[in-house]
Amino acid sequence: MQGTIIKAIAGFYYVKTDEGIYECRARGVFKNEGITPYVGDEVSIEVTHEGDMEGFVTEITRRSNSFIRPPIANVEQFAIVVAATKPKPNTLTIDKFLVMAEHSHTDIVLIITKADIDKSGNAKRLESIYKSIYPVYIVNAKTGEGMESLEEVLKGKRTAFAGASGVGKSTLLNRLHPEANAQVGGVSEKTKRGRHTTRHVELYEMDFGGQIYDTPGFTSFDILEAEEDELHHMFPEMRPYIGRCRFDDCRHLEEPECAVRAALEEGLINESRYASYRAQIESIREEKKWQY
Ligand SMILES: Nc1nc2c(ncn2[C@@H]2O[C@H](COP(=O)(O)OP(=O)(O)OP(=O)(O)O)[C@@H](O)[C@H]2O)c(=O)[nH]1
Ligand SMILES: [Mg+2]
Ligand SMILES: [Zn+2]
Repeated sequence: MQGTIIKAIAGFYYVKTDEGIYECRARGVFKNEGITPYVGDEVSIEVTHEGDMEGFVTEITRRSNSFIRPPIANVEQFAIVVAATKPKPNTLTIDKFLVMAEHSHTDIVLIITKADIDKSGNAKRLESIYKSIYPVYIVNAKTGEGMESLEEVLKGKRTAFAGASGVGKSTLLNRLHPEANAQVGGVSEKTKRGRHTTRHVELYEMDFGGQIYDTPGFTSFDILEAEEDELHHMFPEMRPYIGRCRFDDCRHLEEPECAVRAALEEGLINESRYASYRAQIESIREEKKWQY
């Protein structure tokens, strides 16, 4: 029987099939090959006892993509969720996630939550950084403001919500799909951080068509697989300038006659985005240093 893994907890995989949801374990062969089934995987299962809704995952269909943190497969679109405040947005964190999504060629949208309690104008500031690069949605999940246009872009796609703990991913999911009834947590008054309420990934089917992965807030990142020489391609606004610098292998750092830095000077590339690019080049170099 064929199905989709919609939830994975402690070695059990919940596989949605035409006959219902089966609780499955993975065949030992996966472990031998170092393969872990992920939420979003299309799988074949072998039912152990008819009527018991239990079985084994026997085969994983070739993935279009997969990620380690969060552990998900076959993502068509990433919705990077960021709160205007509480927790305070961090552009480097946002840009790291965007690079990960670019690297795997998914569609990308940015969702800004908690505009209702944003007194410092963060929502507008974030919007002005990103709106020329990605579709940006400002929403208030409490009142439902901005949800209709968000639904449009989620329709018919498999979208993964990703973002720090406490930004409101599960709250958004519940708004879009009340039956999900996902647990929602507070934000610590003291640290202004989320409480890691969502503990495992789950894939939900939307009534308006499409699916959403709710994921736990991250504290660390998926391994950055981008190479130093390809990182600039992961910043869409830099692409027009690639190949127009004096040096073919220009990394746009200190090199003379750099088209990217010229664009930065002219305000065509945002400073915070460029700062993220530099920071990521440095961390790639740092990692390389330890590999030898
Ligand atoms: N004022 C306001 N509060 C919001 C909004 N969205 C979410 N919240 C609140 O933010 C808190 C955290 O929401 P969650 O949905 O649990 O956040 P999460 O991103 O799922 O967090 P993790 O599961 O820990 O990753 C809750 O107290 C929500 O009520 C919003 O648009 N406005
Ligand atoms: Mg959550
Ligand atoms: Zn350059």
